[in-house]
Amino acid sequence: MSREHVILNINVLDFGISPVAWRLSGLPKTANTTGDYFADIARIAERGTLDAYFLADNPAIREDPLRKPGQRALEPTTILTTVAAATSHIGLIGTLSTTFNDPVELAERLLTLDHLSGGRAAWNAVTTYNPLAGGNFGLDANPDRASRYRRADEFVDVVLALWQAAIDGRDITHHGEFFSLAGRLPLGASPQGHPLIVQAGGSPQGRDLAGRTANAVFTAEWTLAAGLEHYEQVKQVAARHGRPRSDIAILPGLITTIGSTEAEAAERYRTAHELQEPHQELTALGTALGADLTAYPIDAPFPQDLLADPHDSNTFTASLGFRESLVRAIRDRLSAKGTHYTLRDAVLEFGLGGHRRIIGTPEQVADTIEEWFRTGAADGFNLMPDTFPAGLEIFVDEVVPILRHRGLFRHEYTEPTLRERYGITPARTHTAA
Ligand SMILES: Cc1cc2nc3c(=O)[nH]c(=O)nc-3n(C[C@H](O)[C@H](O)[C@@H](O)COP(=O)(O)O)c2cc1C
Repeated sequence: MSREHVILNINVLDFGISPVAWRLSGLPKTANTTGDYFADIARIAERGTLDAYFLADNPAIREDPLRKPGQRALEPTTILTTVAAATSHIGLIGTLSTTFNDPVELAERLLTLDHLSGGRAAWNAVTTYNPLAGGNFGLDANPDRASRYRRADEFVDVVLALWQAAIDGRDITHHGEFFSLAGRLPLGASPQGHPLIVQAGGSPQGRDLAGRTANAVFTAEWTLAAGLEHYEQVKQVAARHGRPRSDIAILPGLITTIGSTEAEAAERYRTAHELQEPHQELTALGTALGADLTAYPIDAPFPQDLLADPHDSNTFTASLGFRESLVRAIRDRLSAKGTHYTLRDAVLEFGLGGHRRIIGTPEQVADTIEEWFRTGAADGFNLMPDTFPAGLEIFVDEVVPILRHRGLFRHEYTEPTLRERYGITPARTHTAA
């Protein structure tokens, strides 16, 4: 633990991570197509002095079998302009693909958001795993992982060079494998210099990109052991690139179902689970592991062959980061329970993906946050409540006071920009020759 306070971002998955979140919210299915919906959530998050508001992307227009009612309909950076106008402190992190965007356009769009928000913007760079996305961009399939990350490396470098050029007031020229450009953006430095870089994607290539360029990493870690190992790994990549360890924050996702008592939390979870389509979690776990789970008997011992490495990690379409997190967690269960651990047990526990999940009391949530922070497995978390707005309100009203009481979290905002709040080195300012 090198920082005083834990970093807490809120990952606004529209109505929540639960597949039936919109039904539990009691709101119309279309509530998440209004700016007010996202602004109200941001005001709750700001009441809890959370660090940043995080939005994922999904650049695929065709029918996605995993789509759930009430899933994201609006484009992330546009939502963030509404959130910026409705708030004054909270950071604004938008996910945008390096595979399906252009670096000049993206650099300008995010630097604009950074100006409009007074220095609160960040870009979560991903290479996109949804296999349907490529079809929207004239491709038969998404490029393989190695090509996507080669493009991502160059893409992030170009964006950073354009942002640095905006500070320096100088033109740049770039001729690379994927991009060619000359000139500079029509904007100068923002109040924090330029937006921060966030990265999500836990393959070896993803961790390298993060260690080299990112100020924060959104990771998927179920077990504390894996969290500790990957935390150190990414910090060491950063150090190899001559970067201070504190310039990159490791933020695993944390899925929460909170109740005043353990029984209440369990009941809350059960209610949600009973509303789900029976195969929703089976399909999701299968996609994450890269297998068709409907072919396996649900109450038989968990099939060990599902945990073997993919035949070709370069063409494995889902996220390797998510897969590794799940494989490690399921292996732990198998060594504890042996053949008593069934596929149904795994689907129930891991059907929402590779993120750590807590169903429990505010104290239990705070305990996990404290343990991971103090042992050096996390600098903070990307919070993923089961439902919005209720799951966020419980966190802000019940968990945040405990963290404050333990000296782990701020009582009020003191830094105006996201860069300062995260404790990141100031952007390089040009010193005239
Ligand atoms: C925690 C986490 C969050 C991610 N969020 C997104 C996202 O919002 N949009 C997206 O297209 N891909 C997302 N990804 C997937 C990866 O960034 C990347 O797109 C994928 O192709 C490669 O992931 P990998 O490096 O884990 O194999 C996420 C991955 C992880 C581990």
